[in-house]
Amino acid sequence: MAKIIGASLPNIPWEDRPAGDTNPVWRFSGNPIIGRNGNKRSNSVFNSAVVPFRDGFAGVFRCDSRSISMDLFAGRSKDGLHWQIDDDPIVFEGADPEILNKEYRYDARITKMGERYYITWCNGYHGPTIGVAWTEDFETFHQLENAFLPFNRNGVLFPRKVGGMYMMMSRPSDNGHTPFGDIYISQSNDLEFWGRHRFVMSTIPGNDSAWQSTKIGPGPAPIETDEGWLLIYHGVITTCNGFVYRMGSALLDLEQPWKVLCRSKDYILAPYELYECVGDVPNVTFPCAALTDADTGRIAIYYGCADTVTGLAFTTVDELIRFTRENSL
Ligand code: BMA
Repeated sequence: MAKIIGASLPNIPWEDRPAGDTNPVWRFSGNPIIGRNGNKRSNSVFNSAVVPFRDGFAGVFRCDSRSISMDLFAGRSKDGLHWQIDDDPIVFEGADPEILNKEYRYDARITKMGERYYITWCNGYHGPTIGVAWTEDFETFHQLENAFLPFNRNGVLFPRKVGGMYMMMSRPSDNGHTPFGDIYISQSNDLEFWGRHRFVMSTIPGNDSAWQSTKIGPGPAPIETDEGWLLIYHGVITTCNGFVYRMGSALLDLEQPWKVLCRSKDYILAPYELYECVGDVPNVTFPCAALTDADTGRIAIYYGCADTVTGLAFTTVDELIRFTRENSL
């Protein structure tokens, strides 16, 4: 039995796997849990991050507005299913005004370290790069320096230092709808200066695992287990009708997380349902957060659906590691 190294979360949102379902990840029967009208001016609510907070949950949501601007909004929930999302975007403070100046913000991840919840997101600064901020209460948000030069997306922090260093995964990219992309890890002493960059894994060319042949990027903060860091990521193929985004999983070495122990050849979840296949950007399932319960091994994955609404899916640490090992590339 694989074990999650982390906190208990007895109130994790949960539904058992439907009878007869053999997939490694199964959807919540009430999906989508957040529709496109999540706040006053939203056109769509997707690619968002949630964490346990006080006696419930909190999150940072990507709400594209009805003028189609991209920004981040705080939200709160008692049960992880029903969300109240603020009507006004998060106002970040503290950083150099040069950095605070907002071009666009999207696709947040949240990682708790100590009493702080660190938020990383795709931050427009003369092109996409990785914004970093922290909050303790989801009311005041302190922004730090951007982690990298443009162009980069999908900055995801590890939930603790490894080898004495903070670790962040990311996906160097371009200024457009990037037709390439591999996952790297960068290291830092202070969450400001990042270096010691290490290659983690690349796309899979050819026919072997074609769903991840164009680009890949880290999803939720990696989950620490006694068998390695469990990473849920997105993989993209270019089709005659554009990109299709699916989910995969990998297990990374605990001490040297740029070493991949195994990695799924088959995807773990893909756009099948109407709300995943039809929307502002069709055929996208994009994971940004995972809640875990160390007592039961349960994992609840929050993912954006067709760049329009937000879905929830479930697995367990045992199931996902077993699948990843047995279907490893
Ligand atoms: C990426 C990002 C994601 C989005 C995806 C599919 O480049 O914009 O937020 O989900 O494209 O449109």
